[in-house]
Amino acid sequence: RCRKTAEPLLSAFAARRDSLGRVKATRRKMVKQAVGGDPVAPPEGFAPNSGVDSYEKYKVMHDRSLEDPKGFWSDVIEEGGLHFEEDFDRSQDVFSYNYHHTKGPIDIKWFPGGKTNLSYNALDRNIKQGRGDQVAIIWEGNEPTDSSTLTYQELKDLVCQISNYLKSVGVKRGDRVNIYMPMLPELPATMLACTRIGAIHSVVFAGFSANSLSDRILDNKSEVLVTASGVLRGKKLIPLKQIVDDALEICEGAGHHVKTCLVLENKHALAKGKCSVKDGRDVWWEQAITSQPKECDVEWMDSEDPLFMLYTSGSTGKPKGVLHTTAGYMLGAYTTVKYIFDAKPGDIYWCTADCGWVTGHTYLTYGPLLNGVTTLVFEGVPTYPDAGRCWSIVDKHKVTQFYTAPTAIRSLMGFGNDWVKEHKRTSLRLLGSVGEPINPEAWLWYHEVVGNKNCPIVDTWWQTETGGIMITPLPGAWGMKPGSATFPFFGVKPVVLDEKGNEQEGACEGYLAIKQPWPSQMRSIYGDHPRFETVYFKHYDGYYFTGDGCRRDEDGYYWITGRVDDVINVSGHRIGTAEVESALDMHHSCCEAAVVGYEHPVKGQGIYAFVTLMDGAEANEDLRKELVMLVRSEIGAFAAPDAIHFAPGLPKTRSGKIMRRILRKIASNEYDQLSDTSTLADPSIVQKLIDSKQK
Ligand code: 6R9
Repeated sequence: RCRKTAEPLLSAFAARRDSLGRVKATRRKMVKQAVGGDPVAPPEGFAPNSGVDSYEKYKVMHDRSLEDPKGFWSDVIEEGGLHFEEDFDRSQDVFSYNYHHTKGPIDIKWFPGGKTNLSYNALDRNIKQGRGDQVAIIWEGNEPTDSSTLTYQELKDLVCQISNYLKSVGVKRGDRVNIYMPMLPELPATMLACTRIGAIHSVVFAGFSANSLSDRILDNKSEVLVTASGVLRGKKLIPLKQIVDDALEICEGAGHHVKTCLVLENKHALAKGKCSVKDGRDVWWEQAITSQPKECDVEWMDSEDPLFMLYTSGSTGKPKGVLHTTAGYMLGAYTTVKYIFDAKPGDIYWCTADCGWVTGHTYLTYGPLLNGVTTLVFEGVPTYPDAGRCWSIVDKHKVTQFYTAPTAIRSLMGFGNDWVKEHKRTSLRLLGSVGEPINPEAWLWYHEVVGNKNCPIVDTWWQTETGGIMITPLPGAWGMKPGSATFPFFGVKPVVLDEKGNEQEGACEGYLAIKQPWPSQMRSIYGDHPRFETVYFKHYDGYYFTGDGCRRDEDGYYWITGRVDDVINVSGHRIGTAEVESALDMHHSCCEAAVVGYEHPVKGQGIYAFVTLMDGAEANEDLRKELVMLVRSEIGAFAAPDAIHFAPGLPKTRSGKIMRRILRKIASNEYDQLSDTSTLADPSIVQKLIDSKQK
């Protein structure tokens, strides 16, 4: 029997690996068979609500989505009863675009002339369709004793109150609103309140530091911030308001004043009295919201009006504000949830993502609500109070669809099967995975132990930039291969390019790009359209470049192999190596830093930092701690390096470029695969690095 208290993830994982011996060898054989062998058939008797139960049916629809997009998307709108206040112009093409940076600005437009509103379609439309008394949000708190619900009507009332308040402090269509909140129902409600009045929300994950928060506020120049007193994650208290105070002070220093800071008291985490309040700027939620009217007219938005922005890391520079627009995003969110999660009203759908990431936007908030399902908002962590928490929540609320990240699956797998098996999980119909490639071993465990082989697994590949899922199984429609995201969703035309940008045919490996726009594609980087063009369209003229590597097998299945740029994927969180490097560089003892990813058993990738020191600085444990602390305070705890290697020098070409390829090999102990080092200015540095690592 397993330990009853949740242990630190890594040691539990290691313990399992050591103690399982023979079992592990058998597993490995099974994994090998599963990967090399026939696809895993969908569970017997799984009949998708959507009716797409075969590859042939999918193929007909997919072909139509590309050949007759107007007809395809018009049917989606009609079948779903999605409301357009003004229909889009049917006499024009449903989309227009330019993907060639050589032919003028990159430009993508969908549904010309249409007017709609996302908040209206997610709330009012459901109420009009008779779902006012159905539960829209189930909230499960950090403590297992804390939970509550909001019906569609109650959620709409709350959203209108927040909208009215935002309007009362001057927020207008097109204004930006920053949101820095824990996973309480008020977080998705605030997002919906913004989209209701045409304000552009920017949610900042409440694990980001004051510096990261202020960077984002300074980039979008918003004058309104919505936050909470604090949050408990497991036993750890995060004093959000205090972090906000620090962030707003940094903003002041840079000459930008946030005029309104709306603060929700998260009573069970941090009482009001423990927060400092700046008069004239800080307002408590209770005073501001509760007295507002529960009706608020929606602002009818043009199809291409900005909807929200969300910052994400790239390979260079500061995080970029990925900008999404109204109608296309709405249709992408609606359609993917309908077909991929096989969702229908009455389902209890749980996506474990935080609203601070794109998955929490599309697959916790907008997509589920557009489909009239009940969405579960979880404030805590999967291992508190013990490693069975997820499955106890599944049983408590009768969850039908469960969507999480491989890192969570691997860490729970490390605690052993008993934690899963002591819960029934009979309500589960479908399991999903997102955020990073899922290794076949974790896939099989998810399928066999969590799903009892009764649930199809949708391994969904997509990005902040794509707005919604792009490559994915349709549940019940075809066999799954553990580790493969399988086939493109409707409207998506992927290609695998070689180094020179030639499209490859049949079974191949190369760079994943997309050949034509899909509705939920990002339209720009907020305030920096040239950067949008450079990052996504300059690598391969005429294609959207994803930054991911990809293999297509002889059956046409797509396998995402991971990032091909300098972005590290740690526990499904994207971190730019440049960001971590510039944080380390700030330390007075650091001369130069180079950061790479390496394989990590639970997080997928870990962060490995090579640091060269200034003359006279001493490489010791204290300095190591200071460097790690610096990254935590500059970016956030989740970006803290797993390893710091005090390096005698960095491998550079004669022109001074750091050869990260070599650093990656050294970080992964792959010394025999260093290949050609002759272009280095000083080839002897390689051996010195290996020696200094082993010390
Ligand atoms: C949704 C999300 C995007 C990057 C993406 C890729 C990786 C996401 C994946 C996957 C393999 C999957 N990724 N899903 N890799 N299989 N099913 O995670 O957005 O945070 O922007 O990250 O995540 O590398 O490029 P985002």
